[in-house]
This record gives sequence, C-alpha cells and structure tokens, in this order.
Amino acid sequence: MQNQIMDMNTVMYPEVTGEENQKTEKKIGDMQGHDMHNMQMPDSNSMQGMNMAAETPDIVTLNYTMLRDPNKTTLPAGPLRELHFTLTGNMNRYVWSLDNKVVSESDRILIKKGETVQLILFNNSMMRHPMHLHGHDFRVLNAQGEHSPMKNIIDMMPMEQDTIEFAATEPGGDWFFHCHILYHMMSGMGRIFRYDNNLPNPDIPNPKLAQRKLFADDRMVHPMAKVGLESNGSDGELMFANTRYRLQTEWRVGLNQHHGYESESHFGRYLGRMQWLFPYIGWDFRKRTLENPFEKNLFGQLLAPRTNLFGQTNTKNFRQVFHAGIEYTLPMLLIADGSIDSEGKLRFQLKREDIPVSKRLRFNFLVNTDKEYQLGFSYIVTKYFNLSTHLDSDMGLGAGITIVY
Ligand SMILES: [Cu+2]
Repeated sequence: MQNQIMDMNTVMYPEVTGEENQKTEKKIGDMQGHDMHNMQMPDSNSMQGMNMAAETPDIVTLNYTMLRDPNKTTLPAGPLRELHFTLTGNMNRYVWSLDNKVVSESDRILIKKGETVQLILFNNSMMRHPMHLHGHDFRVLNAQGEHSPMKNIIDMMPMEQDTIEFAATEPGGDWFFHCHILYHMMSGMGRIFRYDNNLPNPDIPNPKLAQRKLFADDRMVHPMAKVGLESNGSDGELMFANTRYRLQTEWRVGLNQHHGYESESHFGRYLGRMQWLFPYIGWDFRKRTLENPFEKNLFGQLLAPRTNLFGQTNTKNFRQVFHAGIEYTLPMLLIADGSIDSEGKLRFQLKREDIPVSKRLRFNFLVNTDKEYQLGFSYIVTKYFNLSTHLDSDMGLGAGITIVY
C-alpha cells in the first residue's frame, strides 16, 4: 500500500465531506501525476459520485497530500533507521496500543543522535488517531517530494498508512510518541524514544517514580457496575478490568425462596491480538427451594430428575463449585462460553448484551445447556440510569430500573 492512499474522511464521514470530493481528489491525484489506482472506492460509491457530479459544485476535502512546504524540508543526511508500527486496539473493550502492546508492556526504542528515524505507520483500527511526537517536528512524506510538510501531529484515518521521518537532533533523553486522543494515550497507545546517551532530565529528579506513574496509566483497573432492581428481585454485575485482565461477579437474588439466589464469578485474561479469547477460572454458588425438584409431564407424572442438555443431573437448586472455562467472542459480539465445574458438570452458554434496537433501547439475551434463559430490554434514560425489564427462566418476568456505572 502507498501512503495517503485514501482519505477516510470520505468513507467515514460522507455527511461532512460529501461524496463528491472523491472525484475531486482523483483529479488532484491525476494532476500530480500520481498513480491513484489504489484510491478508487467501491463501485457504488464512485457511481454515486459520478451521478452527483452534474448537480453539485466541486467540494474539496483538504488532505495531507496537498500540503506543500514552501521550503525544502529534506533532513540532514544521517544513518537511516526504519521502524514499523501498526496502530491497534479493541474498540469494544476500549483498549488502544501499538503493535498490540501498550506502553508499559514495551521497551523503549533506542535512537542515536544524528540518525534519521523513519516511522512507517499503519492504522489497523476503525478509529482515527492523531499521532504526536514530543520534541521533534517530523516530515510527512507525501507527493510533494523535497517540499514534504513538517508536522508534529499526523491525524491518521482508519486503514491509512503514512511514513513520517525525523532527524534525531535532540541532545538526549526520552521522548514520548503517542496518540493525542488522551484516553487512547492513557490506555497505552504510545512508545518512548530514548537517545542512547540517556541524558538525565533535570525536570525528572526521580526517573523510577516517573516511569511508574506513566505505566500506571495503562495498567489502571477500571470498575464497572450494573445493578438491576426489578419487581422479581435484583440481578446485576460488578466488574474490574484493565488491558488484559477481568474480574467479574454476577448475581441474581429473588424475592422468595423458590427463586433463591445465585452468584457466579470469573477471573481471566484476554488473549490474542483481537482479544476474542478469554480463559477464566471462577466459582459458582446458588441455592433455591423448589416445591418439587422433579420435572412433571403433561399428566402430572414425575419424570427423572432434572438434567442439563448433556444428560447430567442438574445442580441448579444447590451448587457450590469452582469452575474453569473459555469465552470466545463470535461475530456480532456474541459470546460463546464453555465451562466445566469441580463436580464435572459441563455448561455451554451463548449471550449477547447491548444489541441496539433504537438509539436508546437495548436488547440482551442468554441461553445455556442448563436450560436457563434470560431475555431483557433496557431503555437508556441517562448515562447512569436505565429503565429495564427482563424475563428469566428462574425468576420470571420483572421490570424496574438498572443503575449503570
Ligand atoms: Cu487514538
């Protein structure tokens, strides 16, 4: 792929830029004698652009390719250092990184005074990231050759690739390179460039402490909570999570004995580049008193004890076990969850939360091989407050409020 092959403003925000500018960009590209075959959009888009050409005036979206420095910006000759970075992240969990590593997980990148450091950046996420380097201006290599513009931030659109280069001219020290959306930065999207002479910085009398504080940002544990108070009882969850780990406990407490109570907790680590895999260990305890723990047929005759779908005796009425399992995120953010408990009972579960039905209405569901199910709706009233209703195989139908943090 080439640099600046596609201005994603056009793709991501057509309501702002209009689709017309695709044609304009192509024209500009042609004027510059550039090979723009990579810039072509999917057919439907270019067709639309062509149809609109007759009716709308040309709209020009400014992009980095058009920027030209009036002076030559060629860097002083020096040994070339080429580094590649992929801008990565997990939009669902809101974790941001470079090459799938956050600042505290990666080593400093040693550079030498006099080097030309070239960074080839590819934004492999569906968000834009304004990448910023402290202490240096960098050249954005574009079609302008020797007149490539100097910047200290480059705003990278989704799936865009850019090459920037800077002259390592500072006397020494550490320089932070990071996304300038501050909550991306704090979640770990950055790297530290260190000059090899490692000059002490008089502003940082205690470098160990400073590093600990910097690393604390992306190691931070975030609490989350969802507490439902509904006519059939309370259910909810409490969660503590950071970049890699999650500890979570869920509960269901009924208003009477035969609804009983149950609580399930998981602790695990997200694995893989996309964090789709989540192995965990945990515990599960529940108790409820049924008038009759056996299933009856249509004629009221007792059947064998209740079983799960694997034919194992169901321990839904009293269970105090540890368990181990694996969650896997399927397409559409469906969570598949298979586990085995310390009594050898298996369970497979499918669930999905927060399915948007309308701007404010969300649907969620859960089914598992213990023949449990749950369906619910919540209506977002404010950031922390939802109206909610759900139908649960154990607790029946309820409605009330859910407090979200
Ligand atoms: Cu970012």
